[in-house]
Amino acid sequence: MHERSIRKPFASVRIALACLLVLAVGFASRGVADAHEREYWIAAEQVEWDYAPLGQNAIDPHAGMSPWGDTHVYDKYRYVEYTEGFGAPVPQPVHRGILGPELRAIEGEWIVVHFWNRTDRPLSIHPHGLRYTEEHDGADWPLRGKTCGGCYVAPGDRWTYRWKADHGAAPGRHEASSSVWLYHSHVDSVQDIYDGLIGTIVVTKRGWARGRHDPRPRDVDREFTALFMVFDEEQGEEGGLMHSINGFIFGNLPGLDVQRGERVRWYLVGLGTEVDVHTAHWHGETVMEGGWRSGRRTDVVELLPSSMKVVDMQADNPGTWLFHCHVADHITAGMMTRWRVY
Ligand SMILES: [Cu+2]
Repeated sequence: MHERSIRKPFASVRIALACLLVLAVGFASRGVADAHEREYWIAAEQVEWDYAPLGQNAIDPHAGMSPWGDTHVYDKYRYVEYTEGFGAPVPQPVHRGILGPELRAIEGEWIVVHFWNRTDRPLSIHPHGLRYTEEHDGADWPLRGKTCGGCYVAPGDRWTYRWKADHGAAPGRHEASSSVWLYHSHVDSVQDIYDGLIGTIVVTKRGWARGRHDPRPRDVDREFTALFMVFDEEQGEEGGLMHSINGFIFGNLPGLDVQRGERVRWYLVGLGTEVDVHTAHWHGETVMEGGWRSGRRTDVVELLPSSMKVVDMQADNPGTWLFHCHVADHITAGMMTRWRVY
């Protein structure tokens, strides 16, 4: 069940026959995949965000959280996913925290996002990695003007983004079977990101999805996403510099639980400014940075603002372990949590 699956495109010496078969299958699957769209309904909303919902330092209660936890609830903006036609909010895995919904596609598919700006400011969605036309770039800048519909979505307005997860968005030949990309609002991009308008996209390489309707990669059992970012809540005052993983500080991030024997893929992303030099570190296990097949074995992964990295882990060491940034100042400020192998 937990064996690694390595696909070999050619296994036969009957080259001509094999080539014909592979080409036929390749074109057939491409035709199907290219026609496929994955639709999402996403609203931007104003919320209260609690960086420490447990109300305490869950790693070392006696040490407290001061000054960072003296105030730990702030007004934020978030991307929230809804069912078709903005029916009901779609719950997401608790570990994703402040991150917006995870968008997925298999190489060759389109991602279609129906966006509704339910806030008091113009916003947008700008995706990294995917292929788009100017109208769907989602980035506003003064000289671009009115030609770009999706670059400036006024309060109350809607826009439908169309992005293609083409070959250029999919993992390269020697990479892991899925790639992670950031998306974020890009009207006032610095403020929009600090406000919390951030999410991730996962593109699975053609032939590596679990199925036509399940784009998750089939060579892993579980996936986590972790955003390392210092949110600045008080114009640079130390107590407002929230050194968070997915918007949680001092061990308040829940849900990083795996079963022994599982193959776990971690999507690691960073954002922020020059203080956002992070080194994600796991206790208890090592990882393959870049994926099973080509990875570098390590237990520390370097992240800069807008880094997007994929690492694979064979979870075989039961225990409750720390997962934290290894930068000294960031440890002090609570950029840490626990993860568990059952
Ligand atoms: Cu750090």
